[in-house]
Order: sequence, then C-alpha cells, then structure tokens
Amino acid sequence: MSEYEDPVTTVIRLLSKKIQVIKDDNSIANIYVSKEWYDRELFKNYDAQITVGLVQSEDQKIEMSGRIRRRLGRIRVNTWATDRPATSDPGRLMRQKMVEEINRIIHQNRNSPNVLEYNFAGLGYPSGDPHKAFQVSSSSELVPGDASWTELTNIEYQGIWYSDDQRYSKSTSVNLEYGLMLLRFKVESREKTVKKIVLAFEGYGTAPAGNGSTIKVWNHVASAWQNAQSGTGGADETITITLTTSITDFIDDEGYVWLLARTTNPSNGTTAAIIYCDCVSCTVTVNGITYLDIASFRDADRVDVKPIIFRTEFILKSWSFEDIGGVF
Ligand SMILES: [Ca+2]
Repeated sequence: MSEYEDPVTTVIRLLSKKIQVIKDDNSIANIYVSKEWYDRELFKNYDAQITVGLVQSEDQKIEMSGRIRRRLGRIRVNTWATDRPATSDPGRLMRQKMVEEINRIIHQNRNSPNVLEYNFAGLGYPSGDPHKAFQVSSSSELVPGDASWTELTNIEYQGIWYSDDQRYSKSTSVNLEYGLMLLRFKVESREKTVKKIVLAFEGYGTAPAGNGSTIKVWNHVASAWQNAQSGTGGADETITITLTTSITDFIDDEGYVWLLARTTNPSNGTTAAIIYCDCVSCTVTVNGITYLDIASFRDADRVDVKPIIFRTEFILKSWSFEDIGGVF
C-alpha cells in the first residue's frame, strides 16, 4: 500500500509545473508557489506568489461497512501581486493573469490533478537539470553511471522537446555497436506516494539486420535494465513501459527514473545503426486526490499597506477515494 499524498502538496505541484503567465514585455513571469503564507520579501525576486492551504477535510462512508471511503477536501489558493518597480506588469494586471491561469489549469486537470507528465520541452544544456538526456554508441547496454554517456548539446535537446517530427538521432557504423540514448527524469513526488509510472518513447531505429527500437527501465535495486519493450518501426512509433508494482525499485535514491533506448539491432560495420527520438516522457500518477474543481473565488485586496497587495482567494474542492480493505 502506497503512502497518501496530501492534497496541498498535489495542488502546489500542479500549479507550479503548469502555470505560465506571460508579461506584457513577452517575458515569462517568475511566480513562487508554496504552502501558506504570503512572504513580502519574495517580491524582491519574484513577480508574484501563490499560496496553498487546507481549509477542511471531511471523511465520508461510501458504502455501509465503511470499507470504501471518500475524503472531501476544501483547499484555499491565494494569488498575491503588487506594484513592483522593475516589471512591465502592474500588480492588478499580474493578479488578473494569474486568476485566468488558475482557472485554466484546474479546469484542464479536473479529473487528473494527481497525474503529471514530465518531458524535455524547453530544456537544454546545462539547464536541462533535473531531467537529462545522454547518448553513446556501444556494443552493450551501459549502466546509467557509465562515464561514456555524453549529454546532448543545446541544439540536440531541441530534437526531443516536442512530438513535431524534429528528431535527435544517434548513429554508429562500428561493427556490432548500437545507437543508444539514456533519459533521466526527476520525480518530484515522494517515491512512496507514486502508484504508476508510464514511460513513453516516440521514435524508431534503423539497422542492417532490421528496423526497430528497444526501451528498458533501470531497476536500481537489482542493478539491471528491465521491462524491455520493442517496436519494429522504421518510422515514428510510440513504445511505452508501464510500472505499477515495486515502483520504488525504479525511482533511485535521488528521485531519478532512468530510461534506455537503443536500436534493436547493431551496425554491421558497413551500414549504420541509428536511433531516432522525436519525443520522450515520463507520466507519474500519485496516490492522492483524483478530482479537483473551483468552488469559488473572490478578491481580497489589502489596502492598509503600501504598496497595495492585490490578492484573490480561491476555494477549491477535491476528493479522493480510499479502500481500507478487510472484512467487516
Ligand atoms: Ca521532436
């Protein structure tokens, strides 16, 4: 039985990963999302703050025995903005943009607030931390810590940003060598709260003995590449690995999940073996709230301070189900 993730943590992660406020000067606003409460000092470095806190949690029996229960939550989300000298957007406008973003994010993730896709969109070298991508050509499946792995360059990263038919490829023409890629994802949830991971590789492989790519995930307890899945395509296809058991074996002590992708067949020394990657992702589902919606929101500005603080308070409603098992 996995650990339950508290709704406040789930909502903080959802908002901090998804919020994208574009300022009037076309730069992306720097917004700090945290637990309660507001911290005026943050405005030195951030355009705005969002705080999240629990108002109330209520436990309901769903059937007579009380075995299946629903936990209803009310969550308070506050946006805070103020007039800052060094920004294009006054506080009132920043608040308005954040309110629209929170409405969009909650509506779009209403039935999956506990699911988050990690990918490489917009990342590069060396800012690609914590997610990283590496390549090598080798006659064997190197372990994640092998010194031969070389991180992709800034330009190369752009090939795996999106599913857009712009691809990164690794080629080798050395006899018996494969083209390999190593993808590292940083899972931000506590590993014990994770109940499902889906790794998806979109791409293909070509080689003289046959097309196709093979992917595997690293089991850091067994120190082995496992759960192999293969395709036979010579054009884009999506290959997935789904993990639902022994998940902590696949999230290492630093919170990393490691995915290997390679050509299924090696080069013969004359014709190259080439692995192509269009896009790759790691989708993590945690054991937590499975429903989230907006109950209400209202403005609650603070005009007793200078400069004025523009604040909007949302009340969100959430629920999660729990099967406590046993016979009653
Ligand atoms: Ca791409």
